Amino acid sequence: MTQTTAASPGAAGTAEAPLLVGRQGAVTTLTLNRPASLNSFTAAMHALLLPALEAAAADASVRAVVITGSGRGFCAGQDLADPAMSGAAGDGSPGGGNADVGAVVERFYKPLAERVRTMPVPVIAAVNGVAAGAGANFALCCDFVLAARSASFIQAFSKIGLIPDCGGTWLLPRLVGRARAIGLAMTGDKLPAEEAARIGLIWQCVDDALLMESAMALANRLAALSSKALAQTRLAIDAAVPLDFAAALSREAEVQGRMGRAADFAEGVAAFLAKRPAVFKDR
Ligand code: T3D
Repeated sequence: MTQTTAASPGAAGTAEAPLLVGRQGAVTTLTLNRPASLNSFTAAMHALLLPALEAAAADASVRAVVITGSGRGFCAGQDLADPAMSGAAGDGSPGGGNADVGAVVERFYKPLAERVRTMPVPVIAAVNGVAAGAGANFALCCDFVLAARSASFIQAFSKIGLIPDCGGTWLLPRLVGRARAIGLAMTGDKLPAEEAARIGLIWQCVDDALLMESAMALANRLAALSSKALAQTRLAIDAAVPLDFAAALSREAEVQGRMGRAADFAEGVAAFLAKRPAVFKDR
């Protein structure tokens, strides 16, 4: 059953909420919902988004999260006109000037990126349209990025005198190598979804009409696996990046020791031997 609710009413109780939260079986769906400005992030949207991710993380019945956008965009990054964000002091002066952009990043983007990268369940970005600036890197923080063929990715930061944030400096070179990371970040050029998939920036590009169906199918597939094993897989792969081979092998042995003592491993083996589907419960 699909259930979609506004995460909270609009400010005046009339406008639509900037985030819609839905549930389909074991999958939570989060829809960024400011289509008129391509779902760019406002303080009001951040105030709903992080708690919605926290709620999904705390709910043992949630086994995957899908994030998408309303309308023709996924997310155009920071709303450059939101007075509540400028300067993080809320001095009402949108744009650059004296804005304390570092404080905005500390307050909003750092916790958001960290939350996504440490979720106890897989997170899928279903990128339905343009993903720019922090909107692009928010998507890239997710475990899987599925993009509609008409979607695109833009490291828009250089065009307004900033550097990639929301994890971009860490993610880009790991995903596509230094040359492409530098190229994308310095030019701010639009990268079409097909090309993004071809160079390994994202998992998959699908026809527009199939985006949500594909994302939900993947989410349900992952929801049926051991959430604990999937979360530890993410952690182990990221942790291995700065390690040498021997250290990575040692870490695998240590983590695998813990996984081997967990109930999901016993269930996985029992199900295999009994030739029945496994029922994983761990988180
Ligand atoms: O404090 C801090 O800033 C720190 C945090 C930084 C993190 C960041 O994300 S910095 C990067 C911020 N994002 C951008 O610079 C992207 C700006 N947007 C664009 O370059 C373009 O809109 C796109 C390339 C994404 C899409 O272009 P297009 O031609 O498809 O659409 P459009 O006509 O430009 O946009 C449609 C509407 O959305 C338009 O409003 P209007 O004219 O119809 O009333 C446009 O102003 C609005 N919009 C798009 N992006 C933003 C935005 N409004 C506010 N903030 C935006 N980021």
